[in-house]
Amino acid sequence: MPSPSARRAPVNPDRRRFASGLALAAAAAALEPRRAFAQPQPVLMTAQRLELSPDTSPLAYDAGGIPPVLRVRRGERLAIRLANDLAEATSLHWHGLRPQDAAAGLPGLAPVAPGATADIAVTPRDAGIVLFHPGLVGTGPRQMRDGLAGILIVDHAAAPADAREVVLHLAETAPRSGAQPRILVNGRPEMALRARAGERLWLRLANATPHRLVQFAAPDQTLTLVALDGQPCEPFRLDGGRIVLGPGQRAEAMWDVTGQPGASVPVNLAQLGGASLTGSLAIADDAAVRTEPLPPLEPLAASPLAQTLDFRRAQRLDLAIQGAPGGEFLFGGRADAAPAATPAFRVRRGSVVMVALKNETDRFHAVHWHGHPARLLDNMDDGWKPFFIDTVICPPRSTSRIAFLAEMAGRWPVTCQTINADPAPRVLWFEVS
Ligand SMILES: [Cu+2]
Repeated sequence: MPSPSARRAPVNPDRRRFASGLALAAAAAALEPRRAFAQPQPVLMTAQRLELSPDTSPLAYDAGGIPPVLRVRRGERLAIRLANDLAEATSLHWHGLRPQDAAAGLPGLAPVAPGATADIAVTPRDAGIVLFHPGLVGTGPRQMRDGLAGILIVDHAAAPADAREVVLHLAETAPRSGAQPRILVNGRPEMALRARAGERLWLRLANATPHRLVQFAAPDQTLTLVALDGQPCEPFRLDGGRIVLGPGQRAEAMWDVTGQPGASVPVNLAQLGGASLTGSLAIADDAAVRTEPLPPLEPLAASPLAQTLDFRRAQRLDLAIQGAPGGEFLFGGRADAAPAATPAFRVRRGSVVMVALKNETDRFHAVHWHGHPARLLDNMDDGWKPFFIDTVICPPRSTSRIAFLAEMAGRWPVTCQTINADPAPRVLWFEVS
């Protein structure tokens, strides 16, 4: 067992390639989440480059499967030993995890040198889906674009009855030269789902790209959103069986499969202005799972999070997204690609903060708001949508407004990424004191 931060012997590339092939084959068979609870030893996870073909050499985390899906129960500690087999430094950021202690602010910045290992532990306070990937500064966004991302599922005390879990990790190929990327579902360029007639699927989606908007659509199927960005929401029916996810976003929907035994149902993924993928849900020939209609959907158990916000003494601020010369852009008036010495703003702990994100550019942007799940506000009044988000999709030439309770003391990053642009987000931070 190597000690923390021990240097590691170089891995034989042929052996690694072979092992990677095996891991991909295993992942292809089924994305079987690994149990990691109360394990005496940390989960070993290697960040590495795969040599799949002369044109494709993505990066990947391997933790007994690629891409990894780790599991832990809410409130339980998950220990990971991250081995960096890349030729450059990397870091690990848990997107959607509300840290227990404020010292974890500005997460994902501690670099792990090439050839080194690092012991990392997290104890999730909320049940739901967390995406882990390199921190969004320096080489992190490029590593994520090239495939470095995995899913952590934090289990609810009780899983929803009568629903079978289907986890989909949405990414894209990292072609070496000019070729167009293709959408990857659980590491493969195809989506072949299976179900029985009348089955209820618990669809758990994660957009593991740093810079794409992707739409999932199962037309004519009944999908009900039950969680967004790792936070349960009031269940509501998804129009056209459709949901759009910004980079890093996670969504969970209950999918009541409709169709006769033996039928094939189309399922589509499409990036905004990019790749698309047509897949299918094959309904087994067996008799329907049930003849009675499914019971009404129960909401998932809410997280320990203030569900309502009092705006009477809210602190209000504007953050603009603006073009700058040379194709650059500014966020909050700054062009910072790494956290600056001073915060973009400070708020008092316990206050409600309302933020107007003014996108003055002609492109979509995604703003990641850390540590504080936010309500998306309606434009006409101070009402809000029935869900929490940690990522705001900001359409061109428009203002999106959010509000959150500044509950956690510490320093929290806010990043802004141009959709379909090379990953180099603007990085601000704010202080809750
Ligand atoms: Cu994040």
